[in-house]
Amino acid sequence: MTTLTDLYPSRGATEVSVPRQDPVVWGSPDVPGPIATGDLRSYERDGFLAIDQLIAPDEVEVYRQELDRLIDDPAIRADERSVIEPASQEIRSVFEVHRISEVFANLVRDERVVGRARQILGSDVYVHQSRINVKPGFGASGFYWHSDFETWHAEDGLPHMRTVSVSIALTENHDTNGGLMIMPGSHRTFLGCAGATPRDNYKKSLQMQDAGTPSDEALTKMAGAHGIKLFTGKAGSATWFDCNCMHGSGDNITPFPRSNVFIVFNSVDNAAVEPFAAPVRRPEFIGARDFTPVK
Ligand code: 6CS
Ligand code: FE
Repeated sequence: MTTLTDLYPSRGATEVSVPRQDPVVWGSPDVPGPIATGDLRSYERDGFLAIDQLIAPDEVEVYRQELDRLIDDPAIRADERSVIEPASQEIRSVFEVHRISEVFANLVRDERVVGRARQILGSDVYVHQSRINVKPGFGASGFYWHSDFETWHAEDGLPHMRTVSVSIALTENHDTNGGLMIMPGSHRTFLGCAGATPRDNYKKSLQMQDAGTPSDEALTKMAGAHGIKLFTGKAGSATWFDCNCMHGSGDNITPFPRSNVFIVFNSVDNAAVEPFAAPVRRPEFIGARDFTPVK
């Protein structure tokens, strides 16, 4: 078995920053697709692309109802795919919705969604992870700063940065209810975090991440160099962002829920291998092991 070199060392004794060694946009710019060339260029520069309306308001209603159906189903609440808010005991997230819900499976296959992922990644793609984040109001907690790729490399074994996420708003993202924040341009630096990955880390990290958390010094440097952008938008708006963007979101203490569906597309040429910095693989509902391309 060829041992892949670890281009992005992390979870060792000390924090280490290395330059990105992978392209951001893998497809050639003149490949036809839903994303205009200018937008592809700004995605390359910033690490993200915001779309005012990816799906129409009447479609959002379908997905909102499906989200409500899922979180009201006691079997879903009891399922290991559901992450419960520690304080309120409300459902925080449900993973693998693209497999447990035909409605969300259709969203993944929608050309407006998978077509953009193929264009950015320059290949067929499969879903590495999907989740609905409910983020109800009245104190739902956010996600501290992190790079998703740092986790997906260390714990799920994705070798290269050839992975893109899309967060589709199912309720309005105001500037007050815990929206997504990204440091523009941070995707071009890989920050390897200090601290070994505990076994069964996911049981804690999906509520409050510990391993894979950047230091205050690193965050201060990155925020100073790149700034911070807050994403707002109506239900149906979407943010595409590179797997290595430094991002996070605040708590939502307003009465307005901030629900979204989050889909992670990975290139079929970047299929998961063994974790680069964790004792065991995470469960398949978090890090897929079925690499069948989305058709
Ligand atoms: O660990 C993960 O895979 C998840 N954690 C966060 C905070 N963002 C990415 C992903 O959904
Ligand atoms: Fe994340």
